[in-house]
Parts: sequence; structure tokens; C-alpha cells
Amino acid sequence: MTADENSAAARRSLEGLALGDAFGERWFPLFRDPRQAYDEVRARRIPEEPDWHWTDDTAMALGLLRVLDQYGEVRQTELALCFALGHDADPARGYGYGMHQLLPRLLREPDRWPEYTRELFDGQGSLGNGAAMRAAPLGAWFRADPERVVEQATRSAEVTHAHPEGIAGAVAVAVAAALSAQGRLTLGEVAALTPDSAVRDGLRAAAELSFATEPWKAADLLGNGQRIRADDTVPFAVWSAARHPDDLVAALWTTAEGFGDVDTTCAVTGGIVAARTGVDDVPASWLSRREPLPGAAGPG
Ligand code: F2R
Ligand code: MG
Repeated sequence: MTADENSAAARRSLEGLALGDAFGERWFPLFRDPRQAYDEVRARRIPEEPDWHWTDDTAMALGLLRVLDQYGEVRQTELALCFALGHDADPARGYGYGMHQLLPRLLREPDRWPEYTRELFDGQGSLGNGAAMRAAPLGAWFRADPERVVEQATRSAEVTHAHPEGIAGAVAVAVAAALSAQGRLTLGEVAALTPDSAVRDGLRAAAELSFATEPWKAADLLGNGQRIRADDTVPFAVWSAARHPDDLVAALWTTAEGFGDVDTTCAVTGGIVAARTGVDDVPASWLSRREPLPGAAGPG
């Protein structure tokens, strides 16, 4: 595979990640009336707002893709600086608490990421879903080599998420996107390549869960990201992707039905499924609403 092919594969995934992020984010205001929000999702009525803005999920995925485009692999200090620059340019994209602590420090001293990242959350490091939410395009990039997917996803996560659960979430999502890009996504294989962790336990539970299960029920069993942790976010989002591996819109509706951290669950699902489908079959009414990505004339 050439660098251009890898970049194009990652970009397809990124388009779906950003679509899921922006679509999912629009549901938060409706959560004030959960019954109405649920009815809207069940009726498959898209949020009416004309502008669906993407959030930190997309901002950080853009940073990661920029490093891959420049170096062809994860360079950790460069990635730390890229994330910090993205945060500095627009800190109001809904970043997690830990990232607001970490990224301004990395802007000044990006090479000290091992120490600063470890200091978060009383020295445990972050186990948030933030390393997972940005990892799908990386999986698409390295899709031909599963071991490299695992190694590069680990390196991409370590820059912000020192806790093993945060890292496992990123590995799982990157592996799922790589398998999706090759048309052979299964929850069992994602679990097999994910390090021993609560994330992997959740993926194994997801592998046992029939795709006939109602999405709200699946989210109830697997977690819907409400705790913003990798282990309560990744299993349901990957289950939704595996339920609709060839249909991005159906996958996003399934994920939205779980509610919870819906920008991030939808970003994860979107990035995984779009690694296979791209966004060509997404209705224009969705694509025209999504905030464009930098460096692109429009989604596609
Ligand atoms: N910030 C949010 N969502 C809240 C707002 C949602 C909505 N827009 C609204 O209007 O209501 N989303 C963003 O944060 C998530 C990514 O988080 P990330 O990057 O992992 O950040 P952080 O702060 O490191 O971790 C997230 C939370 O996880 C818990 N946590 C992490 N490590 C922990 C530890 N070692 N022990 C205990 N808890 C830990 C904390 O609660 C962190 O704040 C995405 O959803 C993104 O979109
Ligand atoms: Mg977000």
C-alpha cells in the first residue's frame, strides 16, 4: 500500500467519525426531555439544526491524521504537540476534564508527555474514552497489518491516556476499523487483539449479544459511555458497527438509540463503519449539515 492509499483510507474513516461526532452531539440538548428524544430517534428524525458542529473527537482525530500524513507513523512528541495546538486553537470543542489539564502543559513542553500524562487523575492516568474516540482512522491507515495496528494505536493513546483501560479502548477501536476496512469485522476478532482489560471483557460480552437485541437494551448491558470511560463506551459502539457493517446511517441510528456519551459513541461507530463504506451513501441532508473538515472542500 502506498502512503497516498493509506491516507485516503484513513480519510474515509475520518469523514464517518466526524459525521458521527457532529450528528451525535446534536442530541444532547434534546436529552432535557428523554422521552421526546427517544421518540425522535425511533422515528429516525434527524436533529433540525442546520449546523452540526463536530467536537474534540474530530479535533483530535485530525491531529492524529496530520502526524500520520507527515511521518507515516505515530511520533509521540509530535503528536502531543499536534493535540495541544488543536486545543489551543479551539478549546471549546467539549474536551474532557483531563485534557483541559494536560494539553496546555503539552503546548509548552510536548516532550514531557510521559510524565504529565501519568500525573492525571491522582497518578492513575486517564481511562477516559478520548484515546478510543480518535483511533479509527489510524486503524484504517494500518489495515493491512494487525500487529502494527495494535502497536501504533498503543503509541497514539499513550500520549494522553496512561491508564491501561484508556489504551485498550484505542487498540480495540483501531483494530475494529482495520477489520472493517477489509470487510471482516467481528467482535470476537476485535476482542482477541485487544489487551487484557475491562474493555476486552466488554467486547467479549458484546460478541455474545445477538444483533436482534434492541439497541437500548444492548446499551444497558454493555454501557453507553455515560461514565465517559473507555470500558463503558467502546463495547456498545463496536457492537453497533458490527451490527451494520455496510450501512453507516443505520449504524449511527442504532448507536444514537443508546444515548449516553452520544457524540463519542457515534464517532467511534462512524469511524469504524466508514472505514469500509465511506460517506457516499449518506443522505445530502446529513452531509450538508456537518461542519466541514479543514483542508476539504466538503465531505465525500
Ligand atoms: N467532555 C465530554 N462530555 C461532556 C459534555 C457532553 C455534552 N457536550 C454536553 O453538552 O453535555 N466529552 C468529551 O470527553 C470524552 C473524552 O474524554 P477524555 O479525552 O478521555 O478526557 P478525560 O477527562 O481524560 O477522561 C474523561 C472522564 O473519564 C473519567 N476518568 C478518566 N480517568 C479516570 C480515572 N483514572 N479515574 C476515574 N475517572 C477517570 C473522568 O470523569 C474524566 O473526566 C469524550 O466523550 C469527549 O467527547
Ligand atoms: Mg466530543
